[in-house]
Amino acid sequence: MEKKPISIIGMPMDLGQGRRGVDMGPSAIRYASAQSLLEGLGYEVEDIGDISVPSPESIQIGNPKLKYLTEIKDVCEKLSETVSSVVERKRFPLVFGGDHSMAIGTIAGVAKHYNNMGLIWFDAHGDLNTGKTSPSGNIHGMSLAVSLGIGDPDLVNISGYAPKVRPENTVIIGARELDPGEKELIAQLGIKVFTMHEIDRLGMARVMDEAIGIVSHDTDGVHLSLDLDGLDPKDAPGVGTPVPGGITYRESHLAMEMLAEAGILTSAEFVEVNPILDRENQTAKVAVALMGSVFGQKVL
Ligand code: 5AB
Ligand code: MN
Ligand code: MN
Ligand code: MN
Repeated sequence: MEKKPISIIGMPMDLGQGRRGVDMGPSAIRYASAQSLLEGLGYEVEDIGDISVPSPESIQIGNPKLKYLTEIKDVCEKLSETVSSVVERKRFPLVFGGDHSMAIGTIAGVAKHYNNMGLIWFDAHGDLNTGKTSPSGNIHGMSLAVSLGIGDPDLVNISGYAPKVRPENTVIIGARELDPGEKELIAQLGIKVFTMHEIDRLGMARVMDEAIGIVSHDTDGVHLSLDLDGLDPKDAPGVGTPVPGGITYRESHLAMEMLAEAGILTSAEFVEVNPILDRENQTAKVAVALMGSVFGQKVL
């Protein structure tokens, strides 16, 4: 695989969910030596710093069905511009989060550079709610729907185009908690979901073979949006919305190794790392270890 230079961007975002601390995710991931690991694998790496995000104490929640909508829209516009300029400079955008509402900005910034982008959504959740179906009003549970062009127009139209990705080029891996509105949307759009049931039944190798087939079919780029809560909480305890029965440490590595072998990824983000809820930075360390596999680290 060609070693494209990497640009790290931090998104200290915690407006999209209910628990403080996930804004410290980018620092925790940097502290777990992400940059030196990637440099050790032979990549040229630059860290272009954090996008500035207002703290929730300094602003108003606004509409309880779409909490912090105005601010999330603004910071996602900024993230989108930064990510887009990284792609223009022929570098690989690698974004550290931050709650998963940030994916709206990351995907807006990358997808405009591709005619047809594939998307891997690695998550315990579907993030397919809208302001109407969400049980919480938290935008981190809506970011995949928004990227598919469904939901609040302010979010859907970030960076001036919509949709960012098509349902037939999208796969969800690791789902085990879906709200009723999300299930309806999955059926309506025909999104391929590899739930924990399929992972148990088929094994991660077969799931990834199928997933890679779907996201690389007729596409010219593939984004990985990896929510650390896709992993089992035993392996990644530092997340705001843990769900038991998740993807193991090894299964998640195999998934990343297979992506590296396929050589299809053009951008990635690692999100929802919450150091306040973590134990000795374990979850950030897992995120960095997974990045190693994504960028081609091998045992032998
Ligand atoms: B995450 C829930 N479906 O919408 C909602 O962590 C949880 O980015 C969303 O996947 C979890 O509030 C969002 C109940
Ligand atoms: Mn998520
Ligand atoms: Mn999740
Ligand atoms: Mn296709």
